[in-house]
Amino acid sequence: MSKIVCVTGATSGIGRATAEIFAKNGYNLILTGRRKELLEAVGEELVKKYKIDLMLLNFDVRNREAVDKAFESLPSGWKNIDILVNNAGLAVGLEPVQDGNIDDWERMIDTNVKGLLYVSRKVLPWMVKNNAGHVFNIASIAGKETYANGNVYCATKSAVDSLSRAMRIDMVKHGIKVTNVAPGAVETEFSIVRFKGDLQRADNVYKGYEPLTGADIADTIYYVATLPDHVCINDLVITPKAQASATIFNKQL
Ligand code: NDP
Ligand code: 8X3
Repeated sequence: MSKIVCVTGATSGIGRATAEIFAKNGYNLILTGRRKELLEAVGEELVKKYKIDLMLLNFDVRNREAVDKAFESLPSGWKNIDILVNNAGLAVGLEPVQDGNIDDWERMIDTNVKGLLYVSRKVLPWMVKNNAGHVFNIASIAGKETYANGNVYCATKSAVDSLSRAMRIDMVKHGIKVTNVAPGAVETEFSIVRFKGDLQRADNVYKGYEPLTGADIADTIYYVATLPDHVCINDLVITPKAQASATIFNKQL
């Protein structure tokens, strides 16, 4: 039977590209996201192109009850998830702490940290029961290095980094692998969300160099997921060639 991959936040960017590469290689998919129509469109396209089996779970990762209900609604065979990609996440705003918008902080903490935990709390027991599985947590270079005005987003991604290490310790005796993925600049909807729809500001983030694409990260996840069973890559920082740290870029403007 084909393996099952669950990707949270599959309606866009890294999550969507990750869904595509696994589908292309014959994996069955559980895809999640809030934008129902978009989620359905992504799912339909992948089924048509790659003839895979698919389950769509439409929920907000911040809503603990909705997470619970969505995963419990899966038919029992679908609970044997082989690979979980904890990808759903976002940055909102870029201000110094004293000017920060507390609603933005709560969105980031609730999505990037609590949402990832709610999903993991549902899926990990099923992996433990099977004594097998691989979890990918999409952290960020922002979790490795704190940058000006990144405060709460950086803190949430440091938390993801720390949770990846914690999960690896708790999961090792159950034969479950945990890989932390920390991308640098990837051109997705990320900056549009961060700058609340300001397309010009978002566009400027990726000017003067070639940023990563969602597919670059997806390819890496697929490579790590398909290594021999005894090999586990624990942690990856992936940047464009033109990025040396969270803030140092070789831009040709
Ligand atoms: P996108 O904005 O393109 O995608 C984010 C995805 O997360 C969407 O599918 C969105 O779906 C989903 N999502 C966001 N909030 C929620 C929520 N509350 N409940 C359910 N799903 C949610 O950005 P990226 O692809 O770039 O981001 C993916 C991950 O990668 C994030 O965790 C981000 O922090 C991380 N990352 C991104 C980098 C970049 O430069 N782009 C670099 C480093 C890390 P929907 O809106 O339909 O719910
Ligand atoms: C996204 C990358 O550097 O904009 O996590 O925070 S960064």
